[in-house]
This record gives sequence, structure tokens and C-alpha cells, in this order.
Amino acid sequence: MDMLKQFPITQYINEEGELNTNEMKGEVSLDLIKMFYQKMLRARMMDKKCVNLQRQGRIGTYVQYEGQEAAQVGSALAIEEGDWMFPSYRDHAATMTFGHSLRNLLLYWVGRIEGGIPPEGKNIFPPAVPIASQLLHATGVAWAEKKKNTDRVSLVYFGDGATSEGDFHEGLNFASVFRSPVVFFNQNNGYAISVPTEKQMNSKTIAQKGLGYDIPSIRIDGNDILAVFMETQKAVERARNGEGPTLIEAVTWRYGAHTTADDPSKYRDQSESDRRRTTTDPLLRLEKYLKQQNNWDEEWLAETEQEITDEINTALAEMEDVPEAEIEQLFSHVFEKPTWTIEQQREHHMSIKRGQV
Ligand SMILES: Cc1ncc(C[n+]2csc(CCOP(=O)(O)OP(=O)(O)O)c2C)c(N)n1
Repeated sequence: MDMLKQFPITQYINEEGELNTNEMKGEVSLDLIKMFYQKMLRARMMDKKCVNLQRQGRIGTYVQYEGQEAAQVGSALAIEEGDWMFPSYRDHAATMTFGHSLRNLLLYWVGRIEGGIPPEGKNIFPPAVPIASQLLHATGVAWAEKKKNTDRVSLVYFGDGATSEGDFHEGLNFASVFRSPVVFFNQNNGYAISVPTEKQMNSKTIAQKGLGYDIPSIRIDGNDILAVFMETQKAVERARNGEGPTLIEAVTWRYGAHTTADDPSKYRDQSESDRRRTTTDPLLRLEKYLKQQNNWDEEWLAETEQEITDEINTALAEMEDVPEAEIEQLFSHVFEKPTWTIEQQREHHMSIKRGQV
């Protein structure tokens, strides 16, 4: 069976900025497209700022997502307040779009506990660093919501590498058997750090992995925000209506390094990123679309950029204003009730502080 044919890439707006009228039957409003552009620009500017802050030593190691804005922003816009979001370490374009504060987002990158705390009313889990562990949390929470008879859903993000983990398969199996209202949102950016997908799996697509669990699965152009938004919305509606989970494979690309501690030129030709910036870029695509409609507005763009710059600078000032953490906090947030080993470490630290050691 040719899986590439079975799971074709769904696209609503192509690289030339043209609308696929087969997919889009209704109207696409100018306001919607401008809102998409503004949110992706905000995400991109925040990402660039964070890379610069890391280089200046003002935040720690940072995980960039530039190139993946359409996948994260478009999907985050498809859920509502009260729903649950489970990000990995690369998904802060999604969390900031869903409502996470930029101040707290920056606090995460200086290692502060506040970084994992979402605003009141926003169900955003802290970023998962152990690969694929968040799929189990998302599935379990969705199942709990189902048992409570709410119509709340989980949206969980993970990379291509995560689909080689046991947790991915356990999550999909459980969600399928118990019809958990969860949307499994995969960003296939082609690499798990230095390992390309072809070296990591024999599957030609991620979407086909849903077949084994009888989960409706779809492959979409992850750089086409309209496709991401519309298809995630459909999956969210299915989950809300009690029809169970969906697996979405959003095909995308990260332009930069895996993290600020990585050098991608060691394992791939970075000119591929330069090529993609001028061909498949998610913001460029909307710019082309707007230009074709004679709706590209330089003045609006300049104002929008200024507003975003101000918002980011305010958040940065707020983050840098937060008093330094007490070392004792290291011992406070590991478990609800500290284990004896943690108590012992806390005691040791306190005796150093008292000058007894
Ligand atoms: C359980 C576990 N194993 C290994 C790692 C080390 N590690 C960190 S990122 C990463 C690659 C993950 O790739 P992918 O799932 O494609 O996500 P991406 O980083 O591309 O967003 C690995 C193996 C980890 N964090 N957790």
C-alpha cells in the first residue's frame, strides 16, 4: 500500500498564496487572515527575541520553533477556554497563542517555577521535556473530562521523534479504546535532533500510525495556517461530539537549531532552511495571499510590529524585575510531599546556610 497516496497532504492555501477552492467552500474573511498573520508574527518576533536573549546570557538554553508558527498558532486557535493544552518544550508559539503570558514564558527560560503556571482559567500544562510523556497526560485528562460528562477536549503537541516512543503508542491505544476526546497534534519537522525521519522509522508518514489504532488520521501542510486551523477545528469538534480521538500530522520544518545548544550544520545542509524561507514559509504565504487580494497593508504591518515589540519589551522588563529565587525553592516543587532524600538535601542546604558545614 502506498501510504503517501493514502495520506496526501491537505492544503488550503498553496505556496503561491492561492486558495484551494475545493477545500474552502465558504468565504475566508480578511479579518481572519490578518488575525492569523498577526499571531504568527507575534510568535516569530518572540522566538527571535528569545534567541537573542540567550546569546546575551539573559535567559538559559532556549528551544526555538521558527518555521513552525502556522502549525502551532493555527491549532491553538482551534480550541477554547476550558479545553486542555499539553505542549512539549518547543510549543510556546501554541501556548502564547492560547493565552500563556509572555512574562511567565520568559520566566520558564530562566528556570523559574512561575514559568509553568498558566493564567487563571487557562488549562495549559508545563512543557513536557521527557519525549512523548505528555500524550499520556492528555489522554488521561481527556478521559477524565469524558467521565465527568463535560465537552472539554485535550490538544497535545509532539514531534516526529516522539512517535518512536512507547508512550505515543500507549496514548493512542488508550484514547482509541476509551474514545478519549483528544487531538494528537504531530509536528513532523523532519528531525529528532540530528536524526532524520527516514533513519528513525520505516513508515513513510506519521499519519499512517493512527491506522493501527483505528484512529482517524490526516496529513496536512503544517505551514498552511488555514489548513491547520480548519482541520484541527474538525478534529476538536469530533472529540467534543463524543466521536473520539484524531491524529493530525502537520508537515513542517524548523529553520534553526534543535536548541540554542545545538549546531545543525553538523547533520544537515542549512541552505535548505534558506530555500524554505523563500518558498514554503508560513508568513510569506499569507503575505502573497493578501497581495493577490490587494489587501497587503504596509502601514498596518508597521503598527502591528510596533505593538508586538512593545508587548515583548514590557514582558521582558517584568521578567527581569522578578526578585531572585530562593535556593529553598529547589526542594519545594518536586513532589507534593517531599521524599526523605529531598528532606535530607534540604537539611544539608540549611546547615550550610547556618554555617554549620
Ligand atoms: C524520553 C526521552 N528520551 C530522550 C530525550 C532527549 N531528546 C530531547 S529532544 C529529542 C528529540 C525529539 O524529537 P521530536 O520528537 O521529533 O521533536 P522536536 O524536538 O523535533 O520538536 C530527544 C531524543 C528526552 N528528552 N526524553
